[in-house]
Amino acid sequence: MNKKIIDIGIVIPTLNEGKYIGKLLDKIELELKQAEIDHYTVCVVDGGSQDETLDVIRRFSLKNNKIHLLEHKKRCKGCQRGAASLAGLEWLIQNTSHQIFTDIDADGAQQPDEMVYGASQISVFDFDVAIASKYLFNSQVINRTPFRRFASFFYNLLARLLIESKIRDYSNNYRFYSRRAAECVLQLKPQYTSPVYLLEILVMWIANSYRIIEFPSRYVENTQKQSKVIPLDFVKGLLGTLDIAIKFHLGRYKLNDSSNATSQPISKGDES
Ligand SMILES: Nc1nc2c(ncn2[C@@H]2O[C@H](COP(=O)(O)OP(=O)(O)OP(=O)(O)O)[C@@H](O)[C@H]2O)c(=O)[nH]1
Ligand SMILES: [Mg+2]
Repeated sequence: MNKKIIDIGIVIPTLNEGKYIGKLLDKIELELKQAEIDHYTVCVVDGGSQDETLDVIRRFSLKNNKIHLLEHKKRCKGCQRGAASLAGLEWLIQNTSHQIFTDIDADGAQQPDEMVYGASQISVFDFDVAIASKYLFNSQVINRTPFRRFASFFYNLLARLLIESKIRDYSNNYRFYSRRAAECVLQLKPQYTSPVYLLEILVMWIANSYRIIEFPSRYVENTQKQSKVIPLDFVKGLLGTLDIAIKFHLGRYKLNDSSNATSQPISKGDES
């Protein structure tokens, strides 16, 4: 695998993650250094943290000019991680020439040691999108409450029934995608700012037949912190899924020119 051609822009949405963001930034720096990847940018998008999050990010960005802080105050109740992720992606597209993008949570649930593998699916194997999947045969989901497991199972089942049955994990934001796929998102302008944004952008890629792969991933729920997701977000998720599925079938997510795109989703390690 040629790691040197990995060139990645990483978005991290944060809201009161002072206890965890430093650890994550350390792990990302170490991981990329070990892989000899020097061309990267981390854009941390903060939604108005009241704890020490901003101080920690500023400290890291003074030491490492590849770490950038974007302050993007949340505008409404509930988890606005979609709005934050989109703002980070827009910033990276406008201010860097990276060819691969990803989005990782600040709370340590997703593993930076999967980053080089995920990015190589784009740079070496030419996929447009590689999903770090919680739901393949070799995936691991640890410490998730039965309620969250059920909600995620139900949400993914609904999306598979309504949209595309080959995708296993519609809800993990830990995905790697090409600049072309990122530009598709910006061109189609996602409407959702809550976590259902993650479904909406994946549906944009499906609608335009982008090459999508899933690989098994390890998801370790952080049980020490309070989730930013509130009951209203589950309702928004359900209604949003229905709305997005209707728009998908009406062809609303099609780009005018998707002539370069090919093939159906493929799942790696999916033996079930
Ligand atoms: N900027 C911004 N970041 C947010 C907002 N809500 C959540 N986040 C960040 O988005 C990421 C995901 O939020 P979590 O609360 O962990 O939500 P989750 O992972 O879907 O749910 P859990 O399983 O409860 O952890 C974390 O890094 C949060 O700090 C928001 O409104 N604005
Ligand atoms: Mg989380």
